[in-house]
Amino acid sequence: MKMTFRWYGSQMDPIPLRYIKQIPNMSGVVSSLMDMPAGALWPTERIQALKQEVNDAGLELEVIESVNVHEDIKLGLPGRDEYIDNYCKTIERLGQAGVKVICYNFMPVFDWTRSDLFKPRADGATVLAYDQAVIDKITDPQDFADRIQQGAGEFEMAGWEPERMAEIKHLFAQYQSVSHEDLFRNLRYFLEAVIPVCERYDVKMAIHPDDPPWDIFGLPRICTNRDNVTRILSLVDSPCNGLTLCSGSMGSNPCNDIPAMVREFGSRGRIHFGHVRNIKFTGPGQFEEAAHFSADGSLDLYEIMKAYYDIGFEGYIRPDHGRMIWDEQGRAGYGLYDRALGVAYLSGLWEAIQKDHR
Ligand code: DNO
Repeated sequence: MKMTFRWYGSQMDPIPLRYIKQIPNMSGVVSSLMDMPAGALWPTERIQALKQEVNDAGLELEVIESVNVHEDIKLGLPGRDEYIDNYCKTIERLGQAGVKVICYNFMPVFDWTRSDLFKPRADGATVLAYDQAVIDKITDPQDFADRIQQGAGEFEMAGWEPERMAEIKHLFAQYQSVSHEDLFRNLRYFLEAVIPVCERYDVKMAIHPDDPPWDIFGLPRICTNRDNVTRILSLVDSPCNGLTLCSGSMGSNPCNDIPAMVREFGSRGRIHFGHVRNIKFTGPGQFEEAAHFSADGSLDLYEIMKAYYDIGFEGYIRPDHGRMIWDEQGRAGYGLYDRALGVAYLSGLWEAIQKDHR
Protein backbone atom coordinates (compact mmCIF):
# COMPACT_ATOMS: atom_id res chain seq x y z
CA MET A 1 0.00 0.00 0.00
CA LYS A 2 1.30 3.43 -0.86
CA MET A 3 -0.04 6.33 1.22
CA THR A 4 -0.85 9.50 -0.69
CA PHE A 5 -2.50 12.86 -0.08
CA ARG A 6 -4.63 14.95 -2.41
CA TRP A 7 -3.07 18.28 -3.33
CA TYR A 8 -4.64 20.84 -5.65
CA GLY A 9 -1.45 22.44 -6.96
CA SER A 10 0.42 25.50 -5.70
CA GLN A 11 -1.97 27.94 -7.38
CA MET A 12 -5.06 26.49 -5.75
CA ASP A 13 -4.01 24.73 -2.58
CA PRO A 14 -3.01 26.67 0.53
CA ILE A 15 -1.16 23.60 1.87
CA PRO A 16 2.59 23.66 1.06
CA LEU A 17 4.03 20.41 -0.26
CA ARG A 18 6.57 20.36 2.56
CA TYR A 19 3.76 20.07 5.13
CA ILE A 20 2.50 17.02 3.25
CA LYS A 21 6.00 15.55 3.12
CA GLN A 22 6.21 15.97 6.91
CA ILE A 23 3.22 13.65 7.48
CA PRO A 24 4.73 10.28 8.38
CA ASN A 25 4.42 7.46 5.83
CA MET A 26 3.68 9.79 2.91
CA SER A 27 4.82 8.55 -0.50
CA GLY A 28 3.28 11.04 -2.85
CA VAL A 29 0.53 13.42 -3.80
CA VAL A 30 -2.54 12.90 -5.89
CA SER A 31 -2.94 15.97 -8.04
CA SER A 32 -4.29 17.42 -11.25
CA LEU A 33 -4.08 20.42 -13.54
CA MET A 34 -7.12 22.02 -12.01
CA ASP A 35 -7.49 24.71 -14.65
CA MET A 36 -7.76 22.26 -17.56
CA PRO A 37 -11.34 22.13 -18.75
CA ALA A 38 -12.86 18.69 -19.31
CA GLY A 39 -11.99 17.49 -22.79
CA ALA A 40 -8.77 19.52 -23.12
CA LEU A 41 -5.43 18.06 -24.17
CA TRP A 42 -3.01 18.50 -21.28
CA PRO A 43 0.22 20.22 -22.37
CA THR A 44 3.35 18.12 -21.82
CA GLU A 45 5.23 21.07 -20.27
CA ARG A 46 2.52 21.59 -17.66
CA ILE A 47 2.53 17.91 -16.74
CA GLN A 48 6.32 17.90 -16.48
CA ALA A 49 6.35 21.10 -14.41
CA LEU A 50 3.85 19.64 -11.95
CA LYS A 51 5.88 16.45 -11.69
CA GLN A 52 9.08 18.41 -11.13
CA GLU A 53 7.54 20.52 -8.40
CA VAL A 54 6.19 17.46 -6.59
CA ASN A 55 9.42 15.48 -6.98
CA ASP A 56 11.47 18.43 -5.75
CA ALA A 57 9.50 18.23 -2.52
CA GLY A 58 10.53 14.58 -2.16
CA LEU A 59 7.14 13.24 -3.18
CA GLU A 60 5.89 11.09 -6.07
CA LEU A 61 3.25 12.01 -8.61
CA GLU A 62 1.85 8.65 -9.64
CA VAL A 63 -1.87 9.33 -9.33
CA ILE A 64 -3.91 11.97 -11.12
CA GLU A 65 -7.32 12.88 -9.75
CA SER A 66 -8.93 13.70 -12.05
CA VAL A 67 -8.73 13.90 -15.79
CA ASN A 68 -12.34 14.97 -16.20
CA VAL A 69 -14.55 13.44 -18.85
CA HIS A 70 -16.34 15.90 -21.13
CA GLU A 71 -20.14 15.89 -20.92
CA ASP A 72 -20.38 15.11 -24.66
CA ILE A 73 -18.73 11.76 -23.93
CA LYS A 74 -21.22 10.96 -21.17
CA LEU A 75 -24.06 12.15 -23.37
CA GLY A 76 -22.80 10.18 -26.38
CA LEU A 77 -22.82 13.23 -28.67
CA PRO A 78 -20.92 13.32 -31.98
CA GLY A 79 -18.44 15.84 -30.54
CA ARG A 80 -17.18 13.11 -28.20
CA ASP A 81 -14.57 11.68 -30.58
CA GLU A 82 -12.44 14.78 -30.49
CA TYR A 83 -12.56 14.86 -26.68
CA ILE A 84 -11.74 11.16 -26.52
CA ASP A 85 -8.72 11.74 -28.78
CA ASN A 86 -7.52 14.42 -26.39
CA TYR A 87 -8.08 12.07 -23.48
CA CYS A 88 -6.01 9.35 -25.17
CA LYS A 89 -3.14 11.76 -25.88
CA THR A 90 -3.32 13.03 -22.31
CA ILE A 91 -3.04 9.43 -21.03
CA GLU A 92 0.03 8.93 -23.23
CA ARG A 93 1.68 12.08 -21.85
CA LEU A 94 0.83 11.22 -18.26
CA GLY A 95 2.15 7.68 -18.72
CA GLN A 96 5.39 9.08 -20.10
CA ALA A 97 5.66 11.26 -16.98
CA GLY A 98 5.42 8.18 -14.75
CA VAL A 99 1.75 8.46 -13.79
CA LYS A 100 0.31 5.03 -12.95
CA VAL A 101 -3.33 5.73 -12.11
CA ILE A 102 -5.95 8.14 -13.43
CA CYS A 103 -9.01 8.62 -11.25
CA TYR A 104 -12.09 9.85 -13.12
CA ASN A 105 -15.84 9.76 -12.77
CA PHE A 106 -18.80 9.34 -15.06
CA MET A 107 -21.40 11.37 -13.15
CA PRO A 108 -23.70 13.52 -15.30
CA VAL A 109 -23.37 17.27 -14.64
CA PHE A 110 -22.61 17.22 -10.93
CA ASP A 111 -19.62 15.54 -9.36
CA TRP A 112 -19.93 14.85 -5.61
CA THR A 113 -22.87 16.62 -4.05
CA ARG A 114 -23.58 17.82 -0.54
CA SER A 115 -26.42 19.85 0.93
CA ASP A 116 -24.15 21.42 3.55
CA LEU A 117 -20.41 22.07 3.25
CA PHE A 118 -19.74 23.24 6.79
CA LYS A 119 -22.28 21.67 9.13
CA PRO A 120 -21.34 22.48 12.74
CA ARG A 121 -20.88 19.64 15.18
CA ALA A 122 -21.27 19.99 18.94
CA ASP A 123 -17.50 20.10 19.46
CA GLY A 124 -17.05 23.09 17.16
CA ALA A 125 -15.77 21.09 14.17
CA THR A 126 -17.65 21.33 10.88
CA VAL A 127 -18.36 18.55 8.42
CA LEU A 128 -19.82 17.99 4.98
CA ALA A 129 -23.36 16.65 5.07
CA TYR A 130 -26.05 15.37 2.73
CA ASP A 131 -29.81 15.35 3.13
CA GLN A 132 -31.91 14.07 0.26
CA ALA A 133 -34.94 15.98 1.57
CA VAL A 134 -33.04 19.27 1.13
CA ILE A 135 -31.93 18.28 -2.38
CA ASP A 136 -35.49 17.25 -3.31
CA LYS A 137 -36.73 20.76 -2.50
CA ILE A 138 -34.35 22.38 -4.98
CA THR A 139 -36.19 23.48 -8.07
CA ASP A 140 -33.35 25.29 -9.81
CA PRO A 141 -30.09 23.31 -10.09
CA GLN A 142 -28.30 26.43 -11.33
CA ASP A 143 -29.20 28.22 -8.14
CA PHE A 144 -28.04 25.20 -6.13
CA ALA A 145 -24.69 25.12 -7.95
CA ASP A 146 -24.22 28.85 -7.32
CA ARG A 147 -24.99 28.36 -3.64
CA ILE A 148 -22.51 25.50 -3.31
CA GLN A 149 -19.82 27.56 -5.00
CA GLN A 150 -20.53 30.54 -2.77
CA GLY A 151 -20.56 28.29 0.28
CA ALA A 152 -17.14 26.95 -0.71
CA GLY A 153 -15.74 30.47 -0.34
CA GLU A 154 -12.52 31.29 -2.14
CA PHE A 155 -11.82 27.64 -2.99
CA GLU A 156 -13.18 26.11 -6.16
CA MET A 157 -14.87 22.80 -5.46
CA ALA A 158 -13.08 19.92 -7.18
CA GLY A 159 -15.27 18.56 -9.93
CA TRP A 160 -17.46 21.66 -10.04
CA GLU A 161 -15.53 23.43 -12.78
CA PRO A 162 -16.91 26.86 -13.66
CA GLU A 163 -17.25 26.02 -17.40
CA ARG A 164 -19.55 23.11 -16.62
CA MET A 165 -21.54 24.99 -14.01
CA ALA A 166 -22.12 27.84 -16.44
CA GLU A 167 -24.21 25.65 -18.71
CA ILE A 168 -26.24 23.63 -16.25
CA LYS A 169 -29.66 24.43 -17.75
CA HIS A 170 -28.54 23.34 -21.18
CA LEU A 171 -26.95 20.17 -19.80
CA PHE A 172 -30.08 19.23 -17.88
CA ALA A 173 -32.09 19.54 -21.08
CA GLN A 174 -29.59 17.33 -22.92
CA TYR A 175 -29.69 14.63 -20.23
CA GLN A 176 -33.49 14.49 -20.33
CA SER A 177 -33.45 11.59 -22.78
CA VAL A 178 -30.37 9.79 -21.39
CA SER A 179 -31.12 6.55 -19.51
CA HIS A 180 -28.92 4.39 -17.30
CA GLU A 181 -28.45 2.04 -20.25
CA ASP A 182 -27.31 4.95 -22.43
CA LEU A 183 -24.74 5.87 -19.80
CA PHE A 184 -23.40 2.30 -19.71
CA ARG A 185 -23.22 2.35 -23.50
CA ASN A 186 -21.42 5.69 -23.56
CA LEU A 187 -19.00 4.54 -20.89
CA ARG A 188 -18.24 1.43 -22.94
CA TYR A 189 -17.55 3.57 -26.02
CA PHE A 190 -15.16 5.71 -23.99
CA LEU A 191 -13.38 2.74 -22.38
CA GLU A 192 -13.01 0.90 -25.68
CA ALA A 193 -11.01 3.89 -26.91
CA VAL A 194 -8.92 4.70 -23.85
CA ILE A 195 -8.09 1.27 -22.37
CA PRO A 196 -5.82 0.14 -25.25
CA VAL A 197 -3.86 3.38 -24.80
CA CYS A 198 -3.60 2.69 -21.06
CA GLU A 199 -2.29 -0.79 -21.78
CA ARG A 200 0.38 0.66 -24.05
CA TYR A 201 1.55 3.25 -21.51
CA ASP A 202 1.01 1.22 -18.34
CA VAL A 203 -1.61 3.53 -16.88
CA LYS A 204 -4.64 2.29 -14.96
CA MET A 205 -8.03 3.97 -15.25
CA ALA A 206 -9.86 4.00 -11.91
CA ILE A 207 -13.50 5.08 -11.99
CA HIS A 208 -14.72 6.88 -8.87
CA PRO A 209 -18.12 5.87 -7.48
CA ASP A 210 -20.98 8.29 -7.79
CA ASP A 211 -21.38 10.38 -4.69
CA PRO A 212 -23.95 9.86 -3.33
CA PRO A 213 -24.46 6.55 -5.16
CA TRP A 214 -27.98 7.11 -6.41
CA ASP A 215 -29.72 9.31 -9.02
CA ILE A 216 -29.97 12.96 -8.05
CA PHE A 217 -31.96 15.78 -9.67
CA GLY A 218 -33.42 13.14 -11.99
CA LEU A 219 -29.98 12.54 -13.54
CA PRO A 220 -28.98 8.90 -14.02
CA ARG A 221 -26.00 7.55 -12.07
CA ILE A 222 -24.45 4.12 -12.67
CA CYS A 223 -21.35 3.65 -10.50
CA THR A 224 -23.51 2.98 -7.49
CA ASN A 225 -23.25 -0.62 -6.22
CA ARG A 226 -21.53 -3.97 -6.52
CA ASP A 227 -23.51 -5.25 -9.49
CA ASN A 228 -23.01 -2.09 -11.50
CA VAL A 229 -19.30 -2.03 -10.70
CA THR A 230 -19.08 -5.65 -11.90
CA ARG A 231 -20.76 -4.58 -15.10
CA ILE A 232 -18.53 -1.52 -15.55
CA LEU A 233 -15.39 -3.63 -15.10
CA SER A 234 -16.61 -6.09 -17.70
CA LEU A 235 -17.39 -3.39 -20.30
CA VAL A 236 -13.75 -3.77 -21.27
CA ASP A 237 -12.19 -6.68 -19.45
CA SER A 238 -8.68 -5.41 -18.81
CA PRO A 239 -6.73 -4.76 -15.59
CA CYS A 240 -6.45 -1.17 -16.85
CA ASN A 241 -10.21 -0.80 -16.47
CA GLY A 242 -10.36 -0.47 -12.70
CA LEU A 243 -11.89 1.22 -9.72
CA THR A 244 -11.19 3.95 -7.19
CA LEU A 245 -13.01 2.45 -4.25
CA CYS A 246 -14.19 5.42 -2.23
CA SER A 247 -15.50 4.07 1.07
CA GLY A 248 -17.43 7.23 1.86
CA SER A 249 -19.13 7.61 -1.52
CA MET A 250 -20.06 3.98 -2.05
CA GLY A 251 -20.65 3.54 1.67
CA SER A 252 -23.21 6.32 1.91
CA ASN A 253 -25.71 3.72 0.73
CA PRO A 254 -25.81 1.37 3.76
CA CYS A 255 -26.59 -1.56 1.41
CA ASN A 256 -23.05 -1.38 0.00
CA ASP A 257 -20.66 -3.59 1.96
CA ILE A 258 -17.25 -1.91 1.54
CA PRO A 259 -14.95 -4.59 3.03
CA ALA A 260 -16.71 -7.17 0.82
CA MET A 261 -16.17 -4.97 -2.24
CA VAL A 262 -12.49 -4.49 -1.38
CA ARG A 263 -12.12 -8.26 -1.17
CA GLU A 264 -14.06 -9.00 -4.33
CA PHE A 265 -12.69 -6.37 -6.71
CA GLY A 266 -9.30 -6.07 -5.03
CA SER A 267 -8.53 -9.77 -5.27
CA ARG A 268 -9.32 -9.51 -8.98
CA GLY A 269 -6.64 -6.79 -9.21
CA ARG A 270 -9.18 -4.17 -10.20
CA ILE A 271 -8.90 -1.66 -7.34
CA HIS A 272 -6.07 0.72 -8.12
CA PHE A 273 -6.83 3.46 -5.66
CA GLY A 274 -8.59 3.49 -2.29
CA HIS A 275 -10.19 6.58 -0.80
CA VAL A 276 -10.65 5.69 2.83
CA ARG A 277 -12.90 7.81 5.03
CA ASN A 278 -15.83 7.53 7.39
CA ILE A 279 -19.40 8.77 7.39
CA LYS A 280 -22.24 8.68 9.87
CA PHE A 281 -25.75 7.70 8.76
CA THR A 282 -28.19 10.15 10.29
CA GLY A 283 -31.43 8.98 8.64
CA PRO A 284 -32.73 7.59 5.36
CA GLY A 285 -30.97 9.39 2.49
CA GLN A 286 -29.01 11.38 5.04
CA PHE A 287 -25.44 11.31 6.23
CA GLU A 288 -22.73 13.43 7.76
CA GLU A 289 -19.04 12.99 7.26
CA ALA A 290 -17.01 11.98 10.30
CA ALA A 291 -13.44 11.67 11.53
CA HIS A 292 -11.61 8.74 10.01
CA PHE A 293 -11.85 6.79 13.31
CA SER A 294 -14.35 3.92 13.26
CA ALA A 295 -15.94 5.04 16.52
CA ASP A 296 -16.82 8.44 15.08
CA GLY A 297 -18.95 7.13 12.22
CA SER A 298 -20.88 4.20 10.81
CA LEU A 299 -18.16 2.48 8.77
CA ASP A 300 -15.66 0.07 10.31
CA LEU A 301 -12.34 1.35 9.00
CA TYR A 302 -10.45 -1.49 10.65
CA GLU A 303 -12.43 -3.99 8.57
CA ILE A 304 -11.81 -1.95 5.43
CA MET A 305 -8.05 -1.72 6.01
CA LYS A 306 -7.93 -5.40 6.97
CA ALA A 307 -9.63 -6.30 3.70
CA TYR A 308 -6.97 -4.29 1.80
CA TYR A 309 -4.26 -6.03 3.81
CA ASP A 310 -5.70 -9.51 3.27
CA ILE A 311 -5.85 -9.15 -0.50
CA GLY A 312 -2.21 -7.96 -0.55
CA PHE A 313 -3.15 -4.50 -1.82
CA GLU A 314 -0.22 -2.78 -3.54
CA GLY A 315 -2.06 0.23 -4.93
CA TYR A 316 -2.51 3.75 -3.63
CA ILE A 317 -4.55 4.83 -0.63
CA ARG A 318 -5.40 8.29 0.51
CA PRO A 319 -7.35 9.69 3.41
CA ASP A 320 -10.39 11.46 2.11
CA HIS A 321 -12.52 14.34 3.32
CA GLY A 322 -11.80 15.48 6.82
CA ARG A 323 -13.67 17.60 9.31
CA MET A 324 -12.60 21.24 9.62
CA ILE A 325 -10.93 21.45 13.02
CA TRP A 326 -8.68 23.79 14.98
CA ASP A 327 -10.17 26.79 13.18
CA GLU A 328 -8.50 25.85 9.93
CA GLN A 329 -9.75 27.82 6.93
CA GLY A 330 -9.64 25.75 3.80
CA ARG A 331 -11.37 23.90 1.02
CA ALA A 332 -14.41 22.02 2.34
CA GLY A 333 -13.31 18.50 3.21
CA TYR A 334 -9.72 19.16 2.19
CA GLY A 335 -8.07 20.85 5.14
CA LEU A 336 -4.67 19.68 6.33
CA TYR A 337 -5.30 18.82 9.96
CA ASP A 338 -8.03 16.23 9.95
CA ARG A 339 -6.72 14.50 6.85
CA ALA A 340 -3.28 14.27 8.48
CA LEU A 341 -4.96 12.69 11.53
CA GLY A 342 -6.62 10.34 9.05
CA VAL A 343 -3.26 9.28 7.62
CA ALA A 344 -1.90 8.66 11.11
CA TYR A 345 -4.92 6.51 11.96
CA LEU A 346 -4.94 4.52 8.72
CA SER A 347 -1.17 3.95 8.92
CA GLY A 348 -1.56 2.84 12.55
CA LEU A 349 -4.28 0.37 11.62
CA TRP A 350 -2.10 -0.96 8.80
CA GLU A 351 0.92 -1.44 11.06
CA ALA A 352 -1.15 -3.22 13.70
CA ILE A 353 -2.78 -5.52 11.14
CA GLN A 354 0.61 -6.27 9.62
CA LYS A 355 2.16 -7.13 13.00
CA ASP A 356 -0.79 -9.33 13.95
CA HIS A 357 -0.15 -11.37 10.84
CA ARG A 358 3.57 -11.97 11.29
C1 DNO B 1 -14.52 14.64 -3.94
C2 DNO B 1 -13.86 13.69 -4.82
C3 DNO B 1 -14.42 13.68 -6.22
C4 DNO B 1 -13.53 12.83 -7.10
C5 DNO B 1 -14.01 12.75 -8.51
C6 DNO B 1 -13.16 11.81 -9.31
O1 DNO B 1 -14.05 14.92 -2.91
O2 DNO B 1 -13.84 12.43 -4.28
O3 DNO B 1 -14.50 14.97 -6.70
O4 DNO B 1 -12.26 13.41 -7.14
O5 DNO B 1 -15.32 12.33 -8.56
O6 DNO B 1 -13.26 12.15 -10.66
